[in-house]
Amino acid sequence: MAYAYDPQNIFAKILRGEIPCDKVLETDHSLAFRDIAPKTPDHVLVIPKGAYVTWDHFAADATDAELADFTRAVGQVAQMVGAAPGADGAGYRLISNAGRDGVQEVPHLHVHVLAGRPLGWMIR
Ligand code: IU
Repeated sequence: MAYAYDPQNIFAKILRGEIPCDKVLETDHSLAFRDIAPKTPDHVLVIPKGAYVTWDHFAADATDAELADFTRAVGQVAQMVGAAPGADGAGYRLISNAGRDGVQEVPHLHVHVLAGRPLGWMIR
């Protein structure tokens, strides 16, 4: 299956350095930065540096090194914002919107790390 990737999406521009971001973490294959419109006190987006649109695309085409790096980066961000329960933080939520029904706005794979207040449980 071929996945179409738009190289003009905003996260691609951030990765190319054409647009600034409030960087939290950079690794070999991943970048994390604060969301421009935070929904929680700590709202960080983690993205792979590779041109992937969604998790299914990533799972199909990414290398093991990219998969490992990205997974580790998500966990590291939770620790860095002080939210990791395993490190005495209060907790966090991961969200990754995909496609039309998932209300994905930016067509570059990203995981939202949401933390800093009680979140409740909702799907709306
Ligand atoms: P979504 O999962 O694709 O719906 O979320 C995209 C997020 O990207 C959303 O929370 C925006 O606030 C965020 N964002 C950003 O951080 N910087 C930008 O320049 C733009 C969107 I456009």
